Amino acid sequence: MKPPKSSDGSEKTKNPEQSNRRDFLKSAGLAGLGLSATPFFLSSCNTKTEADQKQSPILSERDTLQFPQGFLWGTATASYQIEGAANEDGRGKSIWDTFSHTPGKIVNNDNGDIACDFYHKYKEDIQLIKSLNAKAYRFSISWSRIFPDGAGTPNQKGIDFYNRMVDELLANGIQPFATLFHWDLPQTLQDKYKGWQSKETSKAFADYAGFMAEKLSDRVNHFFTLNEMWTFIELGHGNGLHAPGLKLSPAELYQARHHAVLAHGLAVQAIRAQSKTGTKVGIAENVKVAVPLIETPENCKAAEIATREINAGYLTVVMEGKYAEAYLKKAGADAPIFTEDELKIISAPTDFCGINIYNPECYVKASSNEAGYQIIPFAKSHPTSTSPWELLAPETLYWGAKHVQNLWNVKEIYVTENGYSSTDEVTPDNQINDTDRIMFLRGYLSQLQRATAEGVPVKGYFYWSLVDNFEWAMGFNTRFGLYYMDYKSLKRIPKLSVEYFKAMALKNSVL
Ligand code: GBH
Repeated sequence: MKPPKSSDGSEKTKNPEQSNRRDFLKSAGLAGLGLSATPFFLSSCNTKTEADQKQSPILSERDTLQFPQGFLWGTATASYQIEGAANEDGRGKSIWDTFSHTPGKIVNNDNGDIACDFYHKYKEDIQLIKSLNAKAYRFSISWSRIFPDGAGTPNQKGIDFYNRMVDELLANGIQPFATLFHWDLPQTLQDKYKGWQSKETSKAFADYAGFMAEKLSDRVNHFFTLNEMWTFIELGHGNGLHAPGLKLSPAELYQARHHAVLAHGLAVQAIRAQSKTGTKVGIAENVKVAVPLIETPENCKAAEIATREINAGYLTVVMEGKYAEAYLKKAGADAPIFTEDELKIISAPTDFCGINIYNPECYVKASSNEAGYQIIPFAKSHPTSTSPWELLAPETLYWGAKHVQNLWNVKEIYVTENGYSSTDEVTPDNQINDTDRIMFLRGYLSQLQRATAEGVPVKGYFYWSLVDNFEWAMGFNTRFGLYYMDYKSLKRIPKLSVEYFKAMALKNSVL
């Protein structure tokens, strides 16, 4: 609880947060912030002198939104979205190469052949990460660079690329967080086994995961198995909007989901078996978050119940080792075929939980109905980013972390993705004034800070994304980056939000 403050701020001298603020302002030649003159976040809203600012109740209020010591600031990307070099150094094809080269699947028929050319520009991009004051970077490994056919003979040149990149990160004081699967399934596995429709793919994933953990765990401490099971199964196999573009029957879809969670569990085991002692492993799932409409205790509980049920086929079974009754009941004859042994594997203990959170799944209220909650539909005018699916509600970040802790007693949580797509117009003098992204960051991070202040064990935050990139079915025109990408020249241009992120990461606080 914050102590009450009088309007002249007089009792604040007793407030320990006050000295915190004073120290901050003392360094407010602000060389310490790496921002030469008065930084924008102090100067832009008023023209007061430094002495005046010491009296500002607004500033001291902001200064209380501190994250815990050691909180990690980072950005996230994924292999197919940034690497390019699609046909270099022995890389095999993935289902996203096939899909993006199928006319009509991607806006503008864009593809990831070149993307941001990170494969060649990784050194430059690591300098961009560094200049954000970020101390962590979440990247994904292209499975078909390592095993061009998904399994069998590894491709040393692919391994070398990730070795070089990891070494470069470490040399720049940035912790690597490696995701083993961010949707670019080797095409061979799709052709041979129908990809996620078969358990063979789950097994092949575990073999590849163990192999990479063995190669990298001397330098990489954190591995994520799968990124967003929900997305690659539901969109890839349910409505066909993502690769491999299938629309399976309900029974086939339930089974594919099961193979995804099984792949996660098998990979956890393989990573444990083949990595250096102390290596940490977890998942990165876009947990669907139910947000209480009004934060009464009843509604909060209802939102928790709803969150557990909505994620039943994914995070819930991973965390609990059983399919929720309501889930199986709803599936009826279409329910997946599984064994008790598989459930044990699926729920193999992990070290942390990664949550990708952009938008709320729904608002809920408590109800006396059987489910215990009632879903409130979104207003037609509910604000979004330039991505129509990205309904905005900053408190989703708070509730996402809170539900995960309350439901499953998770000891370490990372926000593995959170980001905003903007129009990002470039002015004639090459400025990108993404004030909307700054608004987004301030709102969402304030809610994340609220969670950490309550003791929810959130250890870090990865903004999606470092740089604009291949936004899957939306192609290159949807921009989530902190850096703008000029796709013609491949030049990266810092947006205004770079300045904002940089200041927050340095101060470890919402500003
Ligand atoms: C993340 O997914 C991904 O992990 C990342 O690769 C991606 O770039 C980032 O978000 C931004 O989108 O087109 O209407 O069918 C976030 C969850 C699920 C959000 C799929 C977009 C597509 C909705 N995503 N969804 S639609």
